[in-house]
Amino acid sequence: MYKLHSTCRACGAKSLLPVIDFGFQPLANDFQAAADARAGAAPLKVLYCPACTLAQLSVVVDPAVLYSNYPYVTSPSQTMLDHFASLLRDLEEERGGTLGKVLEIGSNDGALLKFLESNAESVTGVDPAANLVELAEAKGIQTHRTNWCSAVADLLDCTYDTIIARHVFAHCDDWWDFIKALHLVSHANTVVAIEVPYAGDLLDKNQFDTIYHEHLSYVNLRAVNSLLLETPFYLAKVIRYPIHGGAMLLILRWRTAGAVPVPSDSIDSERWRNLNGRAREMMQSLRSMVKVLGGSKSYRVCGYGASAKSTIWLNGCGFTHQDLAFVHDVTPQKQGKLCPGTDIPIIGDRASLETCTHAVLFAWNFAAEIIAKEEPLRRQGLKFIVPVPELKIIE
Ligand code: DWN
Repeated sequence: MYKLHSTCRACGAKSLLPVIDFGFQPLANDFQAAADARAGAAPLKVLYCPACTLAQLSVVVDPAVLYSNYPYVTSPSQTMLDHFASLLRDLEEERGGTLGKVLEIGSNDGALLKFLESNAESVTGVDPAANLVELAEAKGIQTHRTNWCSAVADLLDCTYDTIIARHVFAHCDDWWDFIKALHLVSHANTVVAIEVPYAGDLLDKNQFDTIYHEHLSYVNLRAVNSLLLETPFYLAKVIRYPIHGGAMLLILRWRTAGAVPVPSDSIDSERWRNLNGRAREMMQSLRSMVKVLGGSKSYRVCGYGASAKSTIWLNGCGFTHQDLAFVHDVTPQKQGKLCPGTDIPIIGDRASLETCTHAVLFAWNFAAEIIAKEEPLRRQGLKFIVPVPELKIIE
């Protein structure tokens, strides 16, 4: 199900240092019905490259296992729509006008391309998940069902004016081929926009629960500059967004004479080693809080948001159905399934939420919207427990 990874995917260095080790963990999106087989577990260990500072997992899980049928759909939240609007504004500014022919790599259910299509000459998606391609096609978004690689780029046999890759680059193992494929479908004025979680935000805000097998790399600027050195692209601009706990949009353009890349940042290995310790402390704190609440008949605790992040918390804390009665989630593909590695059911009905006194917010990256949306439940007494960046109960 996985292979070992020991050579830096950004700079090729072979001496990678272990900095975080969460042991064997289930796959974060392995939501299965009780009767169905689980995908299994794999080592969850982060290695650090002292040469270019890229943090990256020690294994690569087979993409076919992870993505052939993918339960995560782009959030239909207002938070995400607001982010799409920011993306559109910034991309049109970068293009100096409309988006032209748009290609999205990792286009999921077509939500972003649907949002952009009225500002584009054409929109085309690429995604490996059969279930997501079906949803995208139902929206009228032409989508090629495949992983992104240079062979696919050859098949497309055209170039695009705007190429977008949101939260897929950090999921990709062969960065050299990813970039080679981009070059095959771009031209001298193409704007390539790669959105990734920023490793600096992950470290600053204790977002250890975003470390899971889909996220092969934890991207920073020095590693990107190092990768691009030997390619036809350079890092022309970086735009920061708050989405998913803190992301950066890497604007890549064809390298021209005098092109000066965005300066590198610097993230040292000690910050990763410190996060390893903080993660254990934070999981112990949440475990203690939930165990104390569960010890009283006055309290009933559930989870809110069966995110990939929730899998890290549930398994790291050793929670069972006895600790969290269920995890509430609006995603149809997840309802009726069990949280990976646990016996905790995922439900979508609202009535069950009303039976609880506390809800651990595993979708903390949407906290503002969710806490506002659930004001009526909060008035009835439901308290949200927000685990990141620091554990706190929202009174
Ligand atoms: O990179 C990835 C990021 C971008 O998205 C993927 N590898 C996997 C995925 O991570 P995630 O599952 O942690 O993403 P979310 O969007 O933080 O998950 C939120 C979960 O909460 C979803 O299952 C939907 C659910 N939700 C809900 O039940 N009610 C979300 C909102 C806003 C709500 O109101």
